Amino acid sequence: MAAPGENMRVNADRLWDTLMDMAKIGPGIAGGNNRQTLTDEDGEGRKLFQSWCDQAGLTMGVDTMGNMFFTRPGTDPDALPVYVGSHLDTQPTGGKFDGVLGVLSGLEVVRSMNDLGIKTRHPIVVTNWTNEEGARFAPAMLASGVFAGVHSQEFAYARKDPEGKAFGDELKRIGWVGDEEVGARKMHAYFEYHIEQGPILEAENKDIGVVTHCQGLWWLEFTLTGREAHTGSTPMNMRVNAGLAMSRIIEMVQGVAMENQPGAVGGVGQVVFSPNSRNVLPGKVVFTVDIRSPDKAKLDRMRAKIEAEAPEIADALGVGCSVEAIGHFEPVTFDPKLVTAVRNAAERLGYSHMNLISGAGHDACWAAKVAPATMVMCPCVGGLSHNEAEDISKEWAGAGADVLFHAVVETAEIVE
Ligand code: HGY
Ligand code: MN
Ligand code: MN
Repeated sequence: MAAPGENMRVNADRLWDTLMDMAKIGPGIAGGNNRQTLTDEDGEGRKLFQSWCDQAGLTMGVDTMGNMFFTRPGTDPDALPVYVGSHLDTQPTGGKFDGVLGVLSGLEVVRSMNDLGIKTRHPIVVTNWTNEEGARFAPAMLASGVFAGVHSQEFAYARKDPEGKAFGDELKRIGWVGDEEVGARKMHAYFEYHIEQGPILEAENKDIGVVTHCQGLWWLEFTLTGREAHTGSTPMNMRVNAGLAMSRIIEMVQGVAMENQPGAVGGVGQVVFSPNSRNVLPGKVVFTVDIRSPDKAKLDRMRAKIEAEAPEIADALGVGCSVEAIGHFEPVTFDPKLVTAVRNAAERLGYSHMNLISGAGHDACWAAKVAPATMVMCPCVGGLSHNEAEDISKEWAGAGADVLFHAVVETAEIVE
């Protein structure tokens, strides 16, 4: 297959402007974004993205999970498309680049193909997956998971947000229930460009992460049952303190992660106290333990230890304890051929690069179940993400988009 010329680059300024325009929708309070899935802001971001894709001459398809697909035709109508995408939804205190960089770089690849009059045998499909973050509706990567057959649509539609609103109702409310059967589309290949969300590339002074794997994850939702009581008048020896049990369990999770170094992380990001009143000991505490490792056996050992020790900790305090796994994916090995295409593109373009295991989960993890898939990563400042201060340079953004451009058009087979 003809390799793209090393002078074939995206328009990095146009990409940056597109990112900054999207960042105006669902602004955060500290320079980032709060464009949570299926909110009005998500709906607005979808419409803006759709308008840009229309201008680029792409044809839109939407499936019943609200996944958006924009097709640039290839010369061979029977050839399966090369998909390139990520997600436009953000964390409540998210950055401007997590997910968005991948969707809008996919658009930039198509825009650059149009500018350069590049034709490919395989069509190209730019993709926005619904609810990658799992912040409002757990689990993460929900819609790409339904697409890959990991979750049923019924399960997904019934997922509730903290206010008790159902995913299916909210998708309908913002008007993005498509008519395509989710998962009916077949892919020749899938590429996702994403910020690293960790410190390695910046620390190693590398432009490009050639992502070979993604670590696996468990989300374990614990429900602890104590006894609501007055925080002032209840003697210490009469307390059934679910909050204390939670803190000891979180300490235990920290210990399990530390004793499994290197290559393991564990922590808690979300806790809900009920009734969450300053002078009432909580009757119920619900929190999600997030553990990850690139090593499947280690990940499952960590889960087993945490699920064995947590009830003992709770029991010692007279607190009830139940747990439900609400999110999981095994460590992923990306497609070696596509990984090589990314590495060769970085070489050809003169960008420094290194192999990388993704610390965060991505829609590519589920895409890899149904098609050859891989990722391209760029550094982010201080390795910071899921924080409004998340930041990248225009140069970093452009370099990764150049590599994505080359890997995508090479895989889609340029037609002279
Ligand atoms: O949780 C993750 O790794 C991703 O940000 N959804
Ligand atoms: Mn992401
Ligand atoms: Mn994220």
